[in-house]
Formats: sequence, C-alpha cells, structure tokens
Amino acid sequence: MPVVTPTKRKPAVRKTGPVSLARKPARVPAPPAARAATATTLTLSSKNYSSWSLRGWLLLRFAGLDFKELMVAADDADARRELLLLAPSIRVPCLSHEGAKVWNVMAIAYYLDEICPGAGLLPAERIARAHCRSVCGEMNSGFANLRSSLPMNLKAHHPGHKVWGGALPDIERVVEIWTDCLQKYGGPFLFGARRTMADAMFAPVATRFLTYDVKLPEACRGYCATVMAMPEMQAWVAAAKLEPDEIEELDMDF
Ligand SMILES: N[C@@H](CCC(=O)N[C@@H](CS)C(=O)NCC(=O)O)C(=O)O
Repeated sequence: MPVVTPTKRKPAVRKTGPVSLARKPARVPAPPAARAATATTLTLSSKNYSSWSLRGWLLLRFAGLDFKELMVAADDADARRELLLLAPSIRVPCLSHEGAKVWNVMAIAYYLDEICPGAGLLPAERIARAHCRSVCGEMNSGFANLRSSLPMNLKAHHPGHKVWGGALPDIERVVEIWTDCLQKYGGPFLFGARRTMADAMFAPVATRFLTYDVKLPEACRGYCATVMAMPEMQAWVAAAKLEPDEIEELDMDF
C-alpha cells in the first residue's frame, strides 16, 4: 500500500475552536511583556486528522491547565506564516504559556510535568517513570509505517481493513508495550490507575486500531475502550465529527 501523505486539503475555514488563526491579515506579534500576560494557548490543526494535536490537547487537559485553542489550517499560507510566529517548526501542537513557547509533543509533556507536578503526568516511582519516558519517546520518534498507512481519521470506520504488511511490526510492538504495561502496573491506564503522558501519546493509536478494525489481544482491546471512554477523549471525538473539512487522500476507500 502506498504511503499516504496529507498534503492537499479542501480549502476550509476552521470554526471548531474558540479562536481561529486561519484568516487575514497576519497578526503583528505582541511585545514580550504583553505576550507574557496573554492567555495560555495551544495551537492545533484538524481534530479529525491531527494525531499530534490530539496528543498535545490531552496532555494539557490531563495537566488541568486552562487554555484556549488556536486552530490553524495547515495548507493556508497566511495561517502558516502566523503559525511560524508561534512554532518555529511550523508544526502543531504548540503551547504558549506565560512567555514560553513550547513545540513538539514531548517538550510539551515535560514542560507540563514541570509546571504541574501534581498532575501525575509521569509515574511517581523512579523505574516506572523511566519506563514511561521510554515508551513515550518511542512513540514520538517511531512507528512511521503505522502512522502513514493507518492515518488517524476519527470520522471513518473500515471494518475488515487489510493492514499493509509493513505496518504489522509496528502494531506488534505497540501490543507488546501495552501488554507489558498493563500487566506490570495493573491498568486500566498504561501506568496504573492514573493517566500519564503515555496515555496521551498512545491515544491516537487506540483510535487507529478501532478505525481500521485491527485485531488485538483482549487486554489491548480493553485498553482501547478505556482510552475512548475518557471524558476528554469523548469531547475531542465529538468536536472532530463536527469539523466540516475533509482530506480526500485520507478519506479514500481502503
Ligand atoms: N512529533 C512532532 C510531530 C508534529 C507534527 O508532525 N504535526 C503535524 C500535524 S499532525 C503538522 O503540524 N504538520 C504540518 C506540516 O507538516 O506542515 C511534534 O510533536 O511536534
């Protein structure tokens, strides 16, 4: 199966968040003092398709931080220019908090752990904490075949989908990680009774497994159900389903 890259989108003005950057003219950046006083914001793109946006958003919700969503359209040149003012990587998600600009999901996760230590984004115990950091890092930098051949699409459901062979080792590795964590820490979340950054990192994998009807061992099916039942996840999915825009390449019949 060819690798699917979400490059072309139907032009869309995003109305899903409280604030939209997908508009003209480009904004002039506020001076540093004013910026420090502005509200905490998280820059996101599509709730239906952007798995990294979902990860960042869940992390902020788990941390209990109050924030505004800034929605950007990845294919809109003006919006991308504005996004560059927020995130030098021109990627979402990007967190702006009290003068700090934080891009890349793992950087956001560790920043939130630093400013909200009581949120338990990392397990309390040293060895579990090292384990949690490791599986999060693995998710952040790996699983390219899984990500490209089973793109997140919360509106879609493909029963009996035939998974491309190249993605199978990635799926097996996720199953191994989840099974190990659920056995070691007793579930229902990966590191036990409390949600950690690992649950945010793997949440879009759970949605992909459901979207593409990936056959899983019982414990992993149970974990997918746990992820989908989180109130934050239900709120995100409901908002995603209301988004008008579609990426044709990702809505193809497999
Ligand atoms: N691991 C990276 C991945 C971020 C990423 O690739 N985000 C995608 C959206 S899901 C993006 O912004 N793409 C826009 C682009 O590449 O132009 C991070 O956490 O920053």
